[in-house]
Amino acid sequence: MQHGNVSWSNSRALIFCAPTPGGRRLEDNMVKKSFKIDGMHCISCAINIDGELEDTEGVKSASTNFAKGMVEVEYDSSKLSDKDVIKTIKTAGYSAELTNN
Ligand SMILES: [Cu+2]
Repeated sequence: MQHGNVSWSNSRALIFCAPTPGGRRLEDNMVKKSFKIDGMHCISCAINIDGELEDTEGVKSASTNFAKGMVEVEYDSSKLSDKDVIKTIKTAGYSAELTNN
């Protein structure tokens, strides 16, 4: 018995996988910075800061580490600056400064 004569070699899909030039990603303006926080006294302080930051426009994610007294914030640098992040943390009732990393 004969099988259909579909030629698989001619119907192979061509898949182009090109790297984006210069390694640029779509989220060009996204930066991730760490800030040192003073004034936290318990885990809920860290949760407060996370919530305050994540409610801020331009902030993609915030992860406050109570034990280290640090927060790592990922944000859109075209929408806000590190000073805005610090201001937001201050609004929540804590003091913050940018760490050099
Ligand atoms: Cu607390």
